[in-house]
Amino acid sequence: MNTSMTAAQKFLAFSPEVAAARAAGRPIVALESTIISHGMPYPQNVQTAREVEALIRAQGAVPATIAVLDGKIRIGLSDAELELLGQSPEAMKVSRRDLPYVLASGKIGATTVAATMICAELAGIAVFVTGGIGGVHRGAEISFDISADLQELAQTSVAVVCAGAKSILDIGLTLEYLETHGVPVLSIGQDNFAAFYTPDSGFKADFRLDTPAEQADFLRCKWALGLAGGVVISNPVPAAEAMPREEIDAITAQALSEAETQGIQGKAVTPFLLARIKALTEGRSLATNIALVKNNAVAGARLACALQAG
Ligand code: PSU
Ligand code: MN
Repeated sequence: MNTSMTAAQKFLAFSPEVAAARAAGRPIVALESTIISHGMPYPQNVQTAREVEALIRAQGAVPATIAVLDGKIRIGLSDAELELLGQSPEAMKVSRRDLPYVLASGKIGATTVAATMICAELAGIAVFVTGGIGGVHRGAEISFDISADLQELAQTSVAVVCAGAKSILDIGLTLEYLETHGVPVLSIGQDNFAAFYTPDSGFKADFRLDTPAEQADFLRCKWALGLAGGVVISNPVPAAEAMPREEIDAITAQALSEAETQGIQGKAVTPFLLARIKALTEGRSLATNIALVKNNAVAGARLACALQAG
């Protein structure tokens, strides 16, 4: 551990459950909080967060939902704290650049994939479960809108279990960006990278590794070689809960054109698109979103157990 990591430890505060898991050397799975504050509406957001934690416990791992509260990076939240995040409109969406501000000011911060990876690495947690990662937005050659999640994957050594990336993004360019930065994209159960609401993005993932033991071997090998950085683990939404591709494509196109007409920019883009897609599908996209996060929780917990066992 380098000096700056040691200095950073004073900002960490572990919940009793996570502290006990660390002491006992049990497998731990990190969870993000932007998905709670900005990714889903209340009360489904809090309900889902609780159910996801329960699924991880049922697999024999310990969930650690990460957020910033009262000037501390909280690793593991109480039920009341999950509720607070889910209900506070003032909760900031916190990515890498926002972390110092939200910590120093004592405000409420919900961490994105990028910020959750940073906090998980500081806390010694190697496996992180989310819904979808940010990526290269369509039209990025004009807007320069590329999620900080990708740059984080390039440098922070955490495995991110997700259902791929949404088609609000340019999935082909997102995969090119990851390749340039040496970020491996693994896939579970199929050859292709997943597209969040639908199992198949039409683009191949780098390596198909179906079992948690194979995924754990891959991670151990990468990090033992000194190849710092993250790994994307794409876990497709189960077919029974997926949305029809034509429907989601049409709705995505509409949401994107509304964002352009309304001049939505910066960190507001992704939450705007998520909320519009939900409204335009009359909530069916939310059901798919919840199902895929739960599916990822099980995969991530199994991986954390395999990694700990090895
Ligand atoms: N994609 C989703 N659901 C989400 C997000 C992305 O399908 O909730 C959230 C995650 O927290 C992700 C962040 O890290 O949005 C990316 O935001 P941006 O595109 O502004 O980097
Ligand atoms: Mn962006």
